[in-house]
Parts: sequence; C-alpha cells; structure tokens
Amino acid sequence: MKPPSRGGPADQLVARSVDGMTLGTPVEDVMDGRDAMLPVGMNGEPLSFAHGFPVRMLVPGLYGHVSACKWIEDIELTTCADYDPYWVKRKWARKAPVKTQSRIDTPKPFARPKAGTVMVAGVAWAHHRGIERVEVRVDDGPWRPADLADQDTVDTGRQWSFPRKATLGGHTLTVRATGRTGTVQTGKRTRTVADGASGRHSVVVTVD
Ligand SMILES: Nc1nc2c(c(=O)[nH]1)N[C@H]1C(S)=C(S)[C@@H](COP(=O)(O)O)O[C@H]1N2
Ligand SMILES: [Mo]
Repeated sequence: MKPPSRGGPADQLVARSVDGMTLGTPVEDVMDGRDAMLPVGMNGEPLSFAHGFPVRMLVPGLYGHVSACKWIEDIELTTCADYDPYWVKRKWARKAPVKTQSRIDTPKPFARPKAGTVMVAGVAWAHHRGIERVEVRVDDGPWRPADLADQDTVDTGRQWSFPRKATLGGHTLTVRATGRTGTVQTGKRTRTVADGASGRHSVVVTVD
C-alpha cells in the first residue's frame, strides 16, 4: 500500500520501467515549454530495444539519470517529498541540468601533427541554452575565439574549429565554452556524482 502523501505541489514525475528502474524528473523542467518527449522512434525507425523500445522519455537539457527512462511502464505525477527514485537513493542529484561543456575531437591525445596549420576542432554544448562562444588556449597563452558552425537548435551540440599555425614541440590545447546565458565552462574539476562532471578538456600533442 502507498503511504499517505506528504502533500505539497506535485513537483516530480516518476517514470517506472519494466527493468525496475525509476527515474524522477522535475515538473518545472518538463513544463517550461521545452521539447520534452516520449519518443517511439529515432532516425525514422522504431526505437531500438537498446534505446528503450517501445517508448522512453527524453528531456532536452537534463542528464539521463533525471530524464531518460527507457522501456516505460507508467509515469506518476508525485512530489519530491513523497518519492526518491533509484539514483536519488544512491546520492545522485534530483536536479541535474546539463552543464556548459566542450571537447576537442581533433587532434587526438598524443597525436604528432606535422608543422604548419593544425586544425583543432570539436563540439560544445549547453543544452537548452545554446552556445555563445568557444575559446581555445595553447599552453598558458591567451584564450582565443574558435569559429562556430551554425547552432541547429539550442538543444543540440555546436561544432567549432580553430585553425592554428603550430610551433615545433609539445603543446597542451585546452577548450572552454560559454553558454548564451553567459555561463563560462568552469575549470573546476568534479566527478560525475552527484550532478555531472565538470572541468575542461585538454589534449597534449607534439608538433613534428
Ligand atoms: N529503464 C531504464 N532507463 C534508463 C536507465 C536504466 O538503467 N534503466 N539508465 C538511464 C541513464 S543513467 C541514462 S544516461 C540513459 C541512457 O540512454 P541511452 O542508452 O539511450 O543512451 O538512460 C536512462 N534510462
Ligand atoms: Mo547516465
């Protein structure tokens, strides 16, 4: 039997899955007008089993552990006070918006590019806010702006590129992103628990 409700406004959606998983999502995020969805397909095909067939949940801008229940059996409108979902019971945050972040996809770590112009490039994301700026730093030099590809939607990643004349020897490339709300990607490193990792991506290369 369910214990009596501790009351308060219904501020949490709890999705339950056939695998026993329960994932909670803040109601304010689902209802703020973003494209929160219950996908039954992906890329023009029925949802694959691995991604949650027959139906899953997807909320742009929230990490999977607070938004992405797969193989959904039912969804209950409840309160945070009344129910701790699976990850919350294990010390993960109940609120977990995706952090403003970026990564370097090329060159790869420990690559040995030839002297000349080296194309540094990757992707940045600030889901549901959008990317305003991406900057790259070589060693301890100044932050320099990268070129940005079009932002498809504020919910998708944004590609960036940074052609750079390289000088011989070992170099550290570091990237940071700024979201449209002005949040600069933090250099402070944290682990994934409780609300997502933070820090900056850097790659060490040797220019031959
Ligand atoms: N039923 C169920 N849904 C789940 C999970 C799970 O273990 N069981 N893991 C969640 C987590 S933590 C993430 S990050 C996403 C991953 O979704 P994907 O496999 O489609 O990338 O699924 C979420 N939904
Ligand atoms: Mo996850």
